[in-house]
Amino acid sequence: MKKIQLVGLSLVLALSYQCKEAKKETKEEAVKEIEETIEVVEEVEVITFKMESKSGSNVEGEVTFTEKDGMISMSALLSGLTEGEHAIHIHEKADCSSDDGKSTGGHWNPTHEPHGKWGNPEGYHKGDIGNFTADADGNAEVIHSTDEWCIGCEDEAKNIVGKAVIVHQGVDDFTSQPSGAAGARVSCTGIIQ
Ligand SMILES: [Cu+2]
Repeated sequence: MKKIQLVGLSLVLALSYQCKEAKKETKEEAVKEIEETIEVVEEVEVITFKMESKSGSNVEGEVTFTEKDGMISMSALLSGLTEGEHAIHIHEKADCSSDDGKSTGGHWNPTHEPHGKWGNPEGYHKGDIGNFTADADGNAEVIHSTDEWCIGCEDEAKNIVGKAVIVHQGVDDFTSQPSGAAGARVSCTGIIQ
């Protein structure tokens, strides 16, 4: 599942520019400039997972995490939902083996804070992504960007690998402890590197 992508576009543009300039310079100078350009190309990590339906639902989809410059962007494309609001969280174990998704355990909460809305100064779980809205056809796109996660880093308060993404049938009320009373777990994937 793991893919390492290099951001190539800026390099290609830089190389084509360098090639034109090189006519005026010695070959050695041109090579040196290209090598310096290569050093600044950034590494982007992308991991993608299929979400499987749970609890007798038809909710499926694909979730992608992209890490770049210390920021993680999650993008989930979901189908088979009922129209309206649903909760999505990161739960603590990458184990979707049970039919009800409860094998993933509770919310991922490495900083031992109360459940709440993402960013709440009184506390929230690192897995408290929140609610999203499915359209009349049951489709939804969920985007979440943060520097509070990482893909496979040493900091266990940030590392999402080994956890699970869970979509709920219901809405997160952001107050009920410890899970927001969001109801059945209708779709699941492990985050496995
Ligand atoms: Cu949940």
